[in-house]
Amino acid sequence: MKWALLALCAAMVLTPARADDGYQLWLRYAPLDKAASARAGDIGSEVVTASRSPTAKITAEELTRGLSGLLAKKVASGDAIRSNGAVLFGTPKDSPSIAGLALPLERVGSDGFVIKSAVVKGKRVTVIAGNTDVGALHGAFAFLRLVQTGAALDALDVVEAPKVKLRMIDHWDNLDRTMERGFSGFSIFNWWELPGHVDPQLVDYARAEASLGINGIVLTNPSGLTTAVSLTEPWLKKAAALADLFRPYGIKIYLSARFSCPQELGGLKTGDPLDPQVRAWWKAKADEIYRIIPDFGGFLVKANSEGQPGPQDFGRSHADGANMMAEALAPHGGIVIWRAFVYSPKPEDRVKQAYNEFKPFDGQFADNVVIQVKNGPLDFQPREPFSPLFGGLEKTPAGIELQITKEYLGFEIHLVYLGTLWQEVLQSDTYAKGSGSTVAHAIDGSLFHNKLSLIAGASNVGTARNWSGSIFDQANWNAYGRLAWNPDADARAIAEDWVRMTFTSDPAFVKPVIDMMMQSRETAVDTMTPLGLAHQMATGHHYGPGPWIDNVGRPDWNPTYYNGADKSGIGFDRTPTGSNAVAQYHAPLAAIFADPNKTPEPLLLWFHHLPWDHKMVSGRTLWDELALHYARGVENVKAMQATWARMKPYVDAERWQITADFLAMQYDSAVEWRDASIAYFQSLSGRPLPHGVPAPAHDLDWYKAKRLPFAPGNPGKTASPFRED
Ligand code: BDP
Repeated sequence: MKWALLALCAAMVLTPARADDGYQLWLRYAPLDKAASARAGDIGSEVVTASRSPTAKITAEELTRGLSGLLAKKVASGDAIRSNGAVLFGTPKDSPSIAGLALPLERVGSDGFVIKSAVVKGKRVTVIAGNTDVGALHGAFAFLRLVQTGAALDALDVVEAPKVKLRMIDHWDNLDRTMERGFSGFSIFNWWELPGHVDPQLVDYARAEASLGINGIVLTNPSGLTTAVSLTEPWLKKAAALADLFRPYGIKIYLSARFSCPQELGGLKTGDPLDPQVRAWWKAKADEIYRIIPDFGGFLVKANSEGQPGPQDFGRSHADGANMMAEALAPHGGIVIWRAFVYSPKPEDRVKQAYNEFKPFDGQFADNVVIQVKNGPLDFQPREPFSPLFGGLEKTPAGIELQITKEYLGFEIHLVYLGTLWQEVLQSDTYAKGSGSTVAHAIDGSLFHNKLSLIAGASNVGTARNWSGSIFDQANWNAYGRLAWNPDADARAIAEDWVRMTFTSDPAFVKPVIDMMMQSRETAVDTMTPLGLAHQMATGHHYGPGPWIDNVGRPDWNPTYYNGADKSGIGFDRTPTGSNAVAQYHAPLAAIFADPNKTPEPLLLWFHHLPWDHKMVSGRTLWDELALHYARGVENVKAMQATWARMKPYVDAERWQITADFLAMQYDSAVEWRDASIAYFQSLSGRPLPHGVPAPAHDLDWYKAKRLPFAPGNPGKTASPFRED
């Protein structure tokens, strides 16, 4: 009875105002088509469990909701198997029936699960088992995914455990609810109302994260100027209310910690990590936090980067800083996630700075420290080589940080599926221990046998009714979670599941839409930064083109610094004749990247400055090839528009329209990128345009004068003493 009431309340809260606004994400549970429904037969006739924990209640609720929707009939839950087709879930501890099946649970750890078709008490059942209730919850979501995607359900034998231990979502949310680089409204965390009131929409948020197996959420922006406040008692109590909400979903909460807290909050004269008073301050703070949030996950720290305080302010190293915090958290089982996104204004090639600052301290970090490294050595560009810290840090766990929010990939406007970008980096070979030493295996801990392993995604979730700002950005959230669970997963397979769950399994829709998603990232690269160019976006907002932008006289990192374009050619020389960043990679990559004839063309201008007439694999000149890439960017957006126009009959009007509107904006943006970039680079190369590339609609001065009307400041950007990038 109590359960039924709970389910009813949940249904009232969860039912979207309009059916097709994207609110339900990939958890729509729309009725299966006839064929899939026939295949399901009587599977899903009822939901059965012997477990009584809050997590088990959530699991029962999700299964009944999901199966009722998918099978278009009322599916009930109870504690005894009554019919063939029952779905029995739980742990061997609570359920003698599950214990009696001798499932291979020793292989799934605390978060994984087994899904198995079996006969229990004479009835055909589907068993979903975990060693913990959270494992079973993950299994329930996996089972629902199988049903939703039309899989055969009669002989299931699934054994899964996540490969990465800490599967994190990082919110770059400020306490005033603005979001750094957020393009989906405001923060979903309403700090003002906490802890008294917890927005029930957060239940749906927790469901969505749990459906992906996410087990850690950083609530606050590591760059925010307000994060010191977030470690004071009133704010910790607010965070505790969120921890209570997320706990039954298997999700711990973490907070960003500002290195200057002892000075800002404690009134100390210094934040020196070797100072005994400072160390005592952090210990006392950790004790206080764990009194308020007993299962607190730990700290995320951005130190000595972009003007943030850090141990170097006191002549100490990243290891000194991280270890001090680690020592305070260790007695409580907390961890320190220390970001390697560090750079400061100095003449050194910016992409070398993180490696230079961390490699010398490899092996000197405490056991409960993970270094969180962005996928590329620069900053979430449409394409970068992988960061050499993967494979470079051999004695310190290096986790990977991905950006789900599309700061440099067209915000929520451009349709860009990031699964392919992430797969490209995860499958890159670091050669740290010979060939096959992929980034995926470096970060999942298997390459260097790390105890801790971590993957983090900077969230794209906000108050937008569709959560992510655009429907297709939901795919990036989804793909991130799937890759966090299994970094070796295939981006196309993930996209296919997502399309089926989010829209329909009609083959006339599924194939063209997946094809569109799969090429969309390359289109973003062609549009903005072809052939290994990087950071060509307009300074500040990072949306439109600005390849000419140059802050003369500063050791700065603006587009002209990165493209290195002049009359002689284009590109950044990172070979031994230039910054020698190639030396940060293991053999044979260092030599491959040092040779323009061996460097893969998609990364050519990242590593080399080459003459405009440099001969490319196609036989064309570099100039011609560059111009053709920009033109291809526009053509491919046009092709996406045509595909989407054909999809209209298969999609509800609202989700179709927002996507069509955004594609039209993306088209205009791609034209601007093509014309502005070509106008600028042609002013340097002096070469004619190759056949098939239209002349820019305006002259260069027109593009230079045109500023996108983002004012004042930029969307989602916090004020900071060091914000010019
Ligand atoms: C850059 C963003 C900046 C972030 C920074 C970071 O432009 O807003 O604060 O990354 O990761 O990409 O800390």
